[in-house]
Amino acid sequence: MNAPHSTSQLSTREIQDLDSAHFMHPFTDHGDLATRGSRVIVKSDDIYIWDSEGKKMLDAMSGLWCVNVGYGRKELAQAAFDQMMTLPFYNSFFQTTNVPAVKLATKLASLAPKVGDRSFEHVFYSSSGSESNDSNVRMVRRYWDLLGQPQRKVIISRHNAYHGSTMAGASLGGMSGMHAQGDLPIPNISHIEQPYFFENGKPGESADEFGVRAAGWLEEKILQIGAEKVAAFIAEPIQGAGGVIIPPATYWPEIQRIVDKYGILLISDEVICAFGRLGHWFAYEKFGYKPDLVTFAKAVTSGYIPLGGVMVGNRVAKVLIEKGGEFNHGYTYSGHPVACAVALANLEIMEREQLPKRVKDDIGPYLAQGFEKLADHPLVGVAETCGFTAGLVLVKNKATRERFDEKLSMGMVCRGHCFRSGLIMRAVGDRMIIAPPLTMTHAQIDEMLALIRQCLDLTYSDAQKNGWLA
Ligand code: PXG
Repeated sequence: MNAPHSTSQLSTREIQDLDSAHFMHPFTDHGDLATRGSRVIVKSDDIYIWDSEGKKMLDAMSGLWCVNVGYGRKELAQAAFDQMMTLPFYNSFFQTTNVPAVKLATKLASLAPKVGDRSFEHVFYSSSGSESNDSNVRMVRRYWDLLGQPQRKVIISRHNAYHGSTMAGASLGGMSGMHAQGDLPIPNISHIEQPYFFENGKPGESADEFGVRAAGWLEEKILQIGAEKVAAFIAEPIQGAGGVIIPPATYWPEIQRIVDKYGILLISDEVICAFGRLGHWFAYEKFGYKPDLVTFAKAVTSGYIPLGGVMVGNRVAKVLIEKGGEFNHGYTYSGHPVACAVALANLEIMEREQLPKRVKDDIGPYLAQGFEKLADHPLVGVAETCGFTAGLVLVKNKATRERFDEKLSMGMVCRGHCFRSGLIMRAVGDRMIIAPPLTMTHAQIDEMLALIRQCLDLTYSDAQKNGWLA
């Protein structure tokens, strides 16, 4: 097929045909895509996106957990433009640096709260969450080698975690579908169960009791492997892509006790949770634990341009810098000046509009109130929020919490109603999740909650009509 010079005159059908002919999408069944055609997203503003047919949708997923400051921010475009005209690119390999990368590292270090004996003075840059987690594996292994403990190789993670899609990222993640393709995980990665109370709590067990039990699986795994072989534990503060799995309050303190007891490093993967999502600049502060490495990406630029990295805590930085010599690892785009300039402008907006505080004191509690009301819906087994993200579970029987047959794909049925009703909401199995821009007004939250309720009603009536309910 001959590619036209401009796509602006193309019909939706033509774009869809070119799309399936040439563009291999991530995490996509291409046979299915070719039959059904992609939804072509053409523009955005504030909290809304539009498709090529002119349909407006409220984006309750912030792109993909990214657009925390909302769409249409001219300041971010201006920052990119200005930096491109000044210095669009230069590498930071051979004893060179650039001003935005230095300023951003300084800014991030000032925003990352010190906890106990941990402070974060250093940043290692990448362009994505996946790359950042690869860097984590490299840094963790180097750290233990330099300390004369090269046998400490195993990194423990959790089932249903998401840590990216590179070989190391997908191995650290706990998605069985990803492991099934490409011979993963790579060696020396081990997984424990996630702290999902709704799914794994025992009858009569309180959430707090469950939190301690779930953290205990880490200790069991450490002892099973041999503590002297364990390098680190990696976890998301709350599991995002896994379905907004919020651990009980007792979970993180117990995890901290265990990693301290065995001296293993703690990696907090905050690709989704940092930059205001949970009401703090960094989410470890909310839960009060002390990570050694903190992964970030996505909302550091509100997704306007790719950037990721690792906040390197003093414990690791000191060893790598003082004992390490050259660290043979890095990327062409580590510290990309345009990406860093956009990140600085993005953080300025977040500071000026006090977005983390707004989530903590205002819109987070407001969303929580609204979600509590959704819990009354006959289809909803549990509805939970944390900061400005939320999840609810679709159930067949509210009283017994019986779930729908997986084959019915109720999450996808509900998601279909969301699209048609002008709402972007994600389905993770039968968990429906949101992570909207942190700029939402109360009126926009009300609008979103009304749409969610409407879609739940439509899904419920489908279930009634088809005899899917208990
Ligand atoms: N860690 C976490 C916690 C993430 O959520 C990554 C690492 C990888 O980041 P990159 O930038 O390499 O994609 C992520 C990414 C979903 C979904 O369906 C979530 C992500 C990516 C794609 C889909 O919720 N999170």
